[in-house]
Amino acid sequence: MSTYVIGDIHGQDDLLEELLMKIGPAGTDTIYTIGDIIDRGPHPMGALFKLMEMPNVIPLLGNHELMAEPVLTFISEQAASVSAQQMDRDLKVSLAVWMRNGAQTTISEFASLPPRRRALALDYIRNMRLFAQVSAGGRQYLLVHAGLGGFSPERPLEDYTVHELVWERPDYDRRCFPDVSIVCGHTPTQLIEGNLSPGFIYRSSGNIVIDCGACFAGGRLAAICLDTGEEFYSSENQG
Ligand SMILES: [Mn+2]
Repeated sequence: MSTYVIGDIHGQDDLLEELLMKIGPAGTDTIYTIGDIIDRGPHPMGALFKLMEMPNVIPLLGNHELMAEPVLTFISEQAASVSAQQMDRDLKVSLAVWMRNGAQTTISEFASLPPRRRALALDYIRNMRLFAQVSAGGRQYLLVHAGLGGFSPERPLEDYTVHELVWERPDYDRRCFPDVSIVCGHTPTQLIEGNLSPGFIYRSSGNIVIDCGACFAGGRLAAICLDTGEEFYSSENQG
C-alpha cells in the first residue's frame, strides 16, 4: 500500500517502462503522475496508453495536457491532420502556443490513432485532476503540477486558478505549509538556480521537485516513494 509519484514524462515511454520496472509497484500501490505525460519526447501516446492500462495510476493535469486538450478535441472531431483553415482564432492561438512547446510528436501520434483510441486518450486527459492530497508514511503531501502560484495561507486549494496550479513557477525556498510537503514537477531541477544536484530530485523548504528533465539529453525520469522518501531514477536520456 505504498504511494509513488512520477515526474514529467514528456513522451519518454522507454524511460517510463524502465522506471516502472525499478519501482516494481504492487497492484495495491498507488502511482500518481505529476503532469506533462505528453509532448517533446518521441512517444507521448505510447506513454499515455501505458499509464491508462494501469488502474492504480492517478494522473494529474500538467500545462502540456492543458494546452493539448482543445487542439486534440479539434483533431478528433475533424480530420486526421490539423488544417489551420478550419480553426477559429482562439484555437489557432492555442495551437501556436502548443507548437512552441513541443506538440509535434503528440499531434502526429494522436492523429494516427483510430477514432476509438483518440476518444479514450482525450477522456483520460479531460479527467486529470488538478491536485491530490495524500497522507503517507505519517506525513501529509500536496501533489500539484507546478505548485501554488499566488500562494496565501488563507486560500483554500479549490480557490486557485488552473493557471496558478499548472503554469506558474513558485519560489521553492518559500515554505507554504508547516506540516504539508508540496510535490511538484514543471521545472526541470537542472534549471533551479543554486541547485547542487541538477537532474536529481530537489528538496527545499517543504517543496519536493521531481521533474528531472527526462526530455533533455542527460536528464532522467524520476519518482519518489512518499512513504519512505526513496528516490527512483531511470537511466539518462541519451538525446
Ligand atoms: Mn514539463
